[in-house]
Order: sequence, then structure tokens, then C-alpha cells
Amino acid sequence: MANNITFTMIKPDAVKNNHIGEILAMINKAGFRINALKYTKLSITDAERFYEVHKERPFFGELVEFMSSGPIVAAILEKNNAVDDFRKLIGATNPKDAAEGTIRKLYATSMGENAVHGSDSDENAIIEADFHFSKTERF
Ligand code: 3AN
Repeated sequence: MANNITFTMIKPDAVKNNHIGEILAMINKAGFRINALKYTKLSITDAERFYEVHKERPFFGELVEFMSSGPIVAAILEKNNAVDDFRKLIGATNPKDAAEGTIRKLYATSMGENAVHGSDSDENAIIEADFHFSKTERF
């Protein structure tokens, strides 16, 4: 079966705590191929657009503020069963519930500041990848 993609961000908390290298190493060791990679920062408007589906949720303002508070690493990852396998690698949204050995168990500090993003469906992976990367930035 052809590889499919997921989209991830190493969030401002994990960048600030110097975990970019360890997280990328875990991603590679788990069998994902990096198709695109960018060290960047979301503006408030970018974060509002990216998280638009959550705009009615009570934590929306906090989420936008946090995600635009510092640099992030954005990436498109390729693997067979990429979306589900990546969600297993990152663990539950709340690090208290995340399984041992997952990225969030190791590096997340709270439900809001939870180290990494992972797409929740193949459709959203494509939308999120297109949001951050042009065709010429993918390899
Ligand atoms: P996931 O990132 O595991 O797919 P979602 O889609 O439910 O989780 O939430 C998107 C993001 O919103 C989470 N990564 C987290 O940063 C933030 N978030 C979710 N629930 C809360 C909450 N109760 N309080 C603060 N932030 C939250």
C-alpha cells in the first residue's frame, strides 16, 4: 500500500524546552519519513485559522495565544497508516492519560501545552499540510 501522510507541529512548549531533536529522532525511529520540515512561528491569525474547528470551545483563546507564543517546527510525515500510527506515537491529548513511551508522556506539561500536534484524519492531514507547505517545499 502507498504511504500516506500526517501533519505535525512541535509546539512552543517543546521547542522552548529544547526537545526538537529528541522528538524528531522518535519520529524517525518510529518509521516516519520527513516529507517537509519548517522552523517557523504562527501569527495570531495563522493560529486562529489553523484551529478554526475549535473556535467555539472554551479553550480556543488560550490555544491561539499559546500556539502563537513562540516558534514551532511544522512537518509533513509519510508512512503507511500515518495518521493513526502517529497518534499512537504522540499519546493522549492530556499527558496524564498518555501511554508510557509516547511523546506527550515524555515531553508534554499539560492538556494545553502538550508538546506536539498530530492530524486526526487523512482529510485534515492534507488540509493542514497545504496550510503550511507549498509543493516546492515537499521532497
Ligand atoms: P489533539 O491535539 O489530541 O487532537 P484536540 O483536537 O481535542 O486534541 O485539541 C486540539 C488542541 O487543543 C490540543 N492539542 C490542546 O493543545 C488543546 N486543548 C484541547 N483540550 C484542551 C483543554 N481542555 N484545555 C486547554 N487546551 C486544550
